[in-house]
Amino acid sequence: MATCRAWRVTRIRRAARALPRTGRGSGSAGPLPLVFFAQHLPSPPSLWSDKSPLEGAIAGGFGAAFGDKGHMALLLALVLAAITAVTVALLGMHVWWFPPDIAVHGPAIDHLFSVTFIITGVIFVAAQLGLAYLVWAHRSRGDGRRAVYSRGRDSIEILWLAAAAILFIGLEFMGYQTWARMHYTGSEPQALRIEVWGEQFAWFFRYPGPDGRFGPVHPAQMDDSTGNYLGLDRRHDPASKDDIVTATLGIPAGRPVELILRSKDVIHSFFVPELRIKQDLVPGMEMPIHFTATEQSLQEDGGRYEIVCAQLCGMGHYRMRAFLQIMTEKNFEKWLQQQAAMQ
Ligand SMILES: [Cu+2]
Repeated sequence: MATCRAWRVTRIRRAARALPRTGRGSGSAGPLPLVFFAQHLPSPPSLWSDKSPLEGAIAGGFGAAFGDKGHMALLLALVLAAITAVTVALLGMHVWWFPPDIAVHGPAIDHLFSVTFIITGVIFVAAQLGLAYLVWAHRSRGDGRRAVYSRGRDSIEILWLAAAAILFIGLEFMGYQTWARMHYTGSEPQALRIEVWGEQFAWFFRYPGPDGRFGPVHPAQMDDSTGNYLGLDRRHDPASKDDIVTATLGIPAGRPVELILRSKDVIHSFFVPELRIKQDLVPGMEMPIHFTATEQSLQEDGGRYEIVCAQLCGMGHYRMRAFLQIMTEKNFEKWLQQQAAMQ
């Protein structure tokens, strides 16, 4: 085996040595396989030589409009810089930004988002301005020189790749704890448990009632026309007798809530931007998520927030919406009793 491998390596090295050496990068001391495969890649076509008639006409038109000798390069560099400036200004002024946060875990999510955004934003600005500068610095001087294709340097490319890997792994570690707190750590024992059911194209919410237990669901008995949306058999299943099914998700502020997401048909996604929660509902699975709504959530918009489906789930996807109503503990108990009386 060892002899066979050594023979293959020798053959590859010989083949690499036999390749014609063109361009600046070919002599660099990169890893052998990288050099070998990179030298077999076809060179991209030159942008400035062998123009097609259309390219020639476009370049000629711009040349006539902006003059020759690099005015077009200046225009392109300015457009790049302007796009960068407008993007940074829109994001810096928080145009199209997040809605107010109403969950206890919200600030941690927003912080992660801001840190990620600042790091990637600095890279974005540097890359765009660098591109604008290079377009200007390497413009046509009108002396008929042809552009030369450069393959780059393996060492610098490996450095970039390593830096990007460190950056993304670092961001992942930063976000992991927040993610784990929301998804891998169970809810508090005193949390209010509510099932959230998605179907094409409506939401239903089930509370376990005074016994604290959800009754079993019988898919064969699911019938929207009779109002038995979840297929409950209240006559034969004792745990189903006091279950409360509602069209609005009512919760008390300041109390931990655990939602158990379930789907009747296809994949849906429970999304409340103000809660900073978006989670898929997968048929056949129970997806638990938990959160606590802040007391301030009562002040914003009367405690009423839209729940939307964020997964394209069919023709009526656009109308799959419901409302989250946050109440004081006292009002919540009253509301739940009213809902129980309507079952
Ligand atoms: Cu949906």
